[in-house]
Amino acid sequence: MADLLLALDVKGKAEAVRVATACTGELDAIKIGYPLVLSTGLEIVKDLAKSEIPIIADFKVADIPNTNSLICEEVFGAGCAGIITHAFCGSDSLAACVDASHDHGGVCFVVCEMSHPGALDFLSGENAERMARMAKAAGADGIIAPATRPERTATLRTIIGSSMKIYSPGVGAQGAQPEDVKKYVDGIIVGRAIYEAADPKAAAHEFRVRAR
Ligand code: NUP
Repeated sequence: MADLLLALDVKGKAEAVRVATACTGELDAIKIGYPLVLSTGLEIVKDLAKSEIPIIADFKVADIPNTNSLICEEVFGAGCAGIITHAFCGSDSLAACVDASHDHGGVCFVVCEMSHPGALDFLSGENAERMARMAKAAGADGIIAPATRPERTATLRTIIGSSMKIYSPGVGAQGAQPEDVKKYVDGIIVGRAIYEAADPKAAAHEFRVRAR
């Protein structure tokens, strides 16, 4: 049984609030990222807080430790409950992100293997497995692993064990189905297949039921 996270990659406050409001009661969390936040500012977190579900900032943080900590301060200061970071900058950068998240009462998820075809160039295979081990050693709360390659997500699950969560993008527009990964993960991430749907609430409802 997996939760449903909406990837709210729309532009502007009006559209973001329209989709989030339409999906009330059908979501377990909302994931925001650069497309929305660059068009609205971080104030959008306060506007979305009315939905009373956790807001997770997918900023794929990838910098030196001090900069990572400063990014976390802003994200959690704005009211987010979680952040998504990269791990490829190394264990010190990752530790800074995890520690800053926990200092602010938030959670930190680590991108290990990405869902798109180009992930096979770097963000997959042995690199992904090393990053999963690094995420576990750093005390991260979970990892991001692809619904588009369920067998890889299953492998990453064996590395991190059951005490960490996996959130999995790639369902819907990228071609994966909830049934492909729901037994390996704690949540599926769905963007376009919900926010571009004629009836976002109905689409979210269907994904949520299928993820159960
Ligand atoms: O590996 C990843 N793949 C991915 O699609 C890691 C991610 N964080 N994402 C994000 O998930 C992506 O940036 C987008 O916000 C969402 C998937 O959206 P969609 O393909 O369902 O529209």
